Amino acid sequence: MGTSTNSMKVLVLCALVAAVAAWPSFVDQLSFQSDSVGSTTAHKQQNINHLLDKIYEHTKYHYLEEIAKNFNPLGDTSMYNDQGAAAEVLMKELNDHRLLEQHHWFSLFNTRQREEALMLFAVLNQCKEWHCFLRNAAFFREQMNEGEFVYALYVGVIHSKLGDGIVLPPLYEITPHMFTNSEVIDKAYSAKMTQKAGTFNVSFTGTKKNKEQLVAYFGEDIGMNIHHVTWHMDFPFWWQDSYGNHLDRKGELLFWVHHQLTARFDFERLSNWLDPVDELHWDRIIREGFAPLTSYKYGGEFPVRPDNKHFEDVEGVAHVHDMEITENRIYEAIDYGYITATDGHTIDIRQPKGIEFLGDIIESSMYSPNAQYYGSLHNTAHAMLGRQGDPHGKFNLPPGVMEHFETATRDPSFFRLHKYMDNIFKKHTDSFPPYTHDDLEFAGIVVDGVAIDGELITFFDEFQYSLINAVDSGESIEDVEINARVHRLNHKEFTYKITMSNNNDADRLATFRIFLCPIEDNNGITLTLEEARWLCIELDKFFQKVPRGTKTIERSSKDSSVTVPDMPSFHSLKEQADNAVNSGSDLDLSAYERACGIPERMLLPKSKPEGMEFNLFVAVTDGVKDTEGHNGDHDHGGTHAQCGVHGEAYPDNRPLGYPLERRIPDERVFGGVPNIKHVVVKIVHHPEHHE
Ligand SMILES: [Cu+2]
Repeated sequence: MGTSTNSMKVLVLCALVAAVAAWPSFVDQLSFQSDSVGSTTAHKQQNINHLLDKIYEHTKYHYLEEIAKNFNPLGDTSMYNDQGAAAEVLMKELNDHRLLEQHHWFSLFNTRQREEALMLFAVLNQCKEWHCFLRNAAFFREQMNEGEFVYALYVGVIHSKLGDGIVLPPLYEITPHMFTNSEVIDKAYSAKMTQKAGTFNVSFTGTKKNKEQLVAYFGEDIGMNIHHVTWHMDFPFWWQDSYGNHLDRKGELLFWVHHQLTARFDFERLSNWLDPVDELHWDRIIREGFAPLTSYKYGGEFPVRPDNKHFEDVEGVAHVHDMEITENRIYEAIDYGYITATDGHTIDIRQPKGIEFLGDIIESSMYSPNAQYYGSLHNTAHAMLGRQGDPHGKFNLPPGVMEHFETATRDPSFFRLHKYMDNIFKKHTDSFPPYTHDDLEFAGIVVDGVAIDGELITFFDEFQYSLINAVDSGESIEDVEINARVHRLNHKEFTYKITMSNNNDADRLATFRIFLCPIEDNNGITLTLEEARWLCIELDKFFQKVPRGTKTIERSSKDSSVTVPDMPSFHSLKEQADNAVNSGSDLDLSAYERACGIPERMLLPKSKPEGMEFNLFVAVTDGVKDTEGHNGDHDHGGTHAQCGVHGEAYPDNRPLGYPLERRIPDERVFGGVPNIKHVVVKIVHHPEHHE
């Protein structure tokens, strides 16, 4: 053993010496730039900041420029786990001049473009050490399409172990065009040209003639856009376990995260006197059109879709009829209770894990047991909707907003599509027997009371982000400060006070499941629990010990595992990383490491100025059973409810949405369980209040 290890080391050393000898200038660069090429978190953060700075231009950082010039990704293949196999693939494409040019739009739904981005992801993901990751990133930054590069870098940092501790800058400051309307971007350009700093108001898309504009603040919220795009980066449909690990409950989370987005959208509609969003039908018109009034950095304007558009076949994507066939096959699987895999064997889906398979085939992801037969309902529908403005490619329009996860929720048809898919999932969960008293009861545990400390008040805040990366730099034109100013839904902080009795003779670990449910529909008709349960939004889910006797559990709205705090700005990330590197101190940004999660400020629905009453629903269930097989502090970084735990299994064994995801034909079952309670709360919107 000892000998072989030693000879291995000698071999590696020889390879290193050979590699070093081949690029003398690169080695020089390394010794000069040792302060920029380290592998502490601070250095890594600084490198990522530098790589993402002014993404549409050549890097302005000398050490990155030197790497880009001198590094050979195939020079020393011992730096990769796959001996350079992934790098060889990408280098061949590069040398054959097959890669997408720079200064061109990029869409993940474009097969070839996605493949190219994933080729770079594969290279980064195979790197054993940070120096390999950094050098490849610096090299391909100068060679590949910017959109592909940014996507590959983001998923690389998220999924590679080497990315641990790094906070990815908010995408609205890296690729601002995808988050900011053209009017403001134009102002940013002229501010730059005239050298006059400026902060420009972003108004929500559309006019008051369009009722949908009342809820545009939800679909166009920059934080909500980040949540959505990041969820799809954390749980990509193209993911294969050979990349490193299994993404636990990905299919079920696809359902849950979109179910929650749809339910939250309906809450906002209710807050604005609008009926819930209707589902999409392939054989009916798409009622709401959409004019994005947003442009690509390169590629022109995002296409417009007029009102009352009949679905058309999209060349190179799908026929409308294919979509209906796919839908039928999925409904058939739900009714039969099983899926047929590619090799003909059947997979039972009328079991707790069934929804997982259903999510996999609906999306579809690489986890789908039979994508040939069940198709790709979700992904193809996104492309179908994105292309309705130019279905035959006559006008050579770029992809629609629906073809990017960061822009999709701007289009009201996004929620129609997801309502439609949500109803497919509902049909499945409705095929399960309702929970019984015994299923729901947590013996000896009583929720005596639920109260809110503080007021449930919502308002719109004012927030600024930098547009400096939207505009080009010029040799003689200095950067001036250019910001976009947006209004974002926000709320006052509050605390839940849950008074409990534990009548057992020992402590009990409990799972607290908190939902907000509508009491009435938009017409003022009272909803039954069976009608309301599917409309509830998840406010929090946490695990906590309940001691014997009586105890009041307090939980701040800030700690919700559904939400994430506001991300640090790109400027602040740069400042913090630079300071840490210069002073040699540690950089701990772990509180912001995950960008997946509903923005903390959007925890509550807007409600109305006169206030609206809702049911606050609290279910306390057996935490030992719920977390059986999972270790840890049961906090899991605090963002697990809709985004899981990075690199680990989902911490809660119960189905997502438990206990409201199954039919409730008899409300008395819920009323008769002492560990479940609901109280009426009032949320008030303060239109004049700004913070
Ligand atoms: Cu999505």
